[in-house]
Amino acid sequence: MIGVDTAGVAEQLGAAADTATAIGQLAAEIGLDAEGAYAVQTALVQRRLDRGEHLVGLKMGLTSRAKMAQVGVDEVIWGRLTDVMRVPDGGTVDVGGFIHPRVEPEVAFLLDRLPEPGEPVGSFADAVRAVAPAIELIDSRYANFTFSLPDVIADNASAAAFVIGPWSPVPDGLDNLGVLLEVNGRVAQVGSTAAILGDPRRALDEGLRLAGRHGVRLRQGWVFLAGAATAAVPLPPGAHVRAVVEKLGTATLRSAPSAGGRHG
Ligand code: OOG
Ligand code: MG
Repeated sequence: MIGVDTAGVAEQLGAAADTATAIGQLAAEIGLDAEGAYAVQTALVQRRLDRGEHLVGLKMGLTSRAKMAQVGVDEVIWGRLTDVMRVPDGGTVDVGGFIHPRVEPEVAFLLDRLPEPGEPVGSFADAVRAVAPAIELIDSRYANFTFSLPDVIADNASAAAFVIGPWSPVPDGLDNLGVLLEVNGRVAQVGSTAAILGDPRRALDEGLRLAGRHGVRLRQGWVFLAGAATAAVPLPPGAHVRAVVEKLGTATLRSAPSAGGRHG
């Protein structure tokens, strides 16, 4: 078998992100499978840690059919979140720093006491201290947002930025809350948290299981994104985005006007 140049592939993906320049898909050409792709992801994230970023959480991807259908990949994946990806609630991003940014509504968990590796999650209330509405900004490093399963895993599940709204204590039920994504005051997506593996709490079990397979332990104080309940929508410059989750409230993100646009 020909070995995959894990470090080289991570470097290509990292440079694509750093320069906001799309690259072609890689996995099929170099024979990268899902397992090897997580090794690339580890190297890609290590590249961020080496320049001083810190891990602050885990994100799940493709936990809803809407998302799977949108990108044509039908397996649940996960990726890592760093402090530099976090945008304060109501904060502004510059779309010029991304290739083709999209936004999607998410539910975030603030992790608390987690089981030892191999043990099941005891009670969700022990494992999760608080929940919040969130917005994830995804930005595939592949041209046309088109990729295979190993491609997207290697690309850290398209992670780029995220916003967490106000934290609330864990409500009684999380399994059927209305979800709304608004762009410039217009409804862009509607859905329900039921779309996330039937109940977003399941995303945590999946995250523990899937990341655990790669020796990754979730930490107290980390943020956990359960995966979008709806398809993602493009983030244009000069936009005001709101994700509303019933009972949990609203997370807000703005994008700066484009360089040539009028500044107000
Ligand atoms: C992959 C990331 C998926 C989600 O919430 O499902 C994801 C992608 O759509 O590019 O973050
Ligand atoms: Mg997401």
